[in-house]
Amino acid sequence: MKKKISLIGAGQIGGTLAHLISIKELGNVVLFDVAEGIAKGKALDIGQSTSVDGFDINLKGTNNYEDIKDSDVIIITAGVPRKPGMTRDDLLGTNLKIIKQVAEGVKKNSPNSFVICITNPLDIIVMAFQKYSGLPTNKVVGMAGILDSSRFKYFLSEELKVPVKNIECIVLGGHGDTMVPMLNHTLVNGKPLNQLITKDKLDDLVERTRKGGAEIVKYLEKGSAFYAPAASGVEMAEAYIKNLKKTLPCAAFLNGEYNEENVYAGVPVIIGNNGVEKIVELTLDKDETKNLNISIKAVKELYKTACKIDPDLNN
Ligand code: TXD
Repeated sequence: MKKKISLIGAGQIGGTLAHLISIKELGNVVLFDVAEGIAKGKALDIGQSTSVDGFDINLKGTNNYEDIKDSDVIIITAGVPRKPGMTRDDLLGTNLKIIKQVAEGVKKNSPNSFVICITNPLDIIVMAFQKYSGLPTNKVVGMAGILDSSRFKYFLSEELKVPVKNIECIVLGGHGDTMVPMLNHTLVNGKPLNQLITKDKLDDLVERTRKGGAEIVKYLEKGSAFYAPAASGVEMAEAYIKNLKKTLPCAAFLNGEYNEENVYAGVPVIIGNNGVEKIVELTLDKDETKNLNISIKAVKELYKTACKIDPDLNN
């Protein structure tokens, strides 16, 4: 029985998700968008590449939430992306309203799905979705850490002329300017970073990772990154569908882990067919702990703003 993956939002990331999922044959795809034409057009276009790429899955474009019924996985990109000069936090007001609508649609039609939120400001949107929908916290997760870790690996790879596959690193905390590349947990060809790169250069690469999204927004002018975000979302969906029990940096609900509770933030989690099956607590040094707390504090502050925008979130 093929799995069913519904994509709420058929824009730049949604369309790329649909294409990647099709080529990997992870499951049949429902592309949902309020702009019905975008959903239907992209579903048809990818469907017409079936014979060329040889995948055997069905795609449907729709603006009817009934079509997402009983999805195994739902990936949410519905919302507006940044324009040059905007921060991720600037999207809060608009995207909070959108995620409330999406949560209603998912709660009514597909409450047992594993839900991956991508819409920004990510940590707030994923928490708001979980609150609005009431889905269990282990089945609601945010995509950001995989993308941020991949960006940091890419910059290290360019600087050190080392293939990315020889680099282990993880970026935790909020998906914003306070995100925390865990430098003591970064290895290049099995060696710690401090033997390979000066502190100044490392600081530059950390800053470039934090601003990785804005750098692409500046180039694109209209819209933001979508290939790497989509690839990151697919890795999470695949871990769930294939029960891979992979450890991945994702925005997950903290209930005491890392001395934090009642907040979503980027931490290493194990994803299998029960969703977020475990939160992995790394041993952090004083600086890492401090920086992670600062980042999570920033998430909590922005969530307070969200609660002022919509008091329903206070329940
Ligand atoms: O790491 C991360 N999490 C981020 C997330 C990485 C990159 C981009 N990030 C955010 O994803 C970005 O800031 C946006 O908030 C979302 C989606 O980005 P995308 O580039 O895909 O935006 P598009 O191309 O504008 O697509 C959004 C689609 C568009 O087709 C709208 O018609 C649709 O969302 N939309 C809706 N769909 C369903 N329901 C409602 N209410 C709705 N409103 C808009």
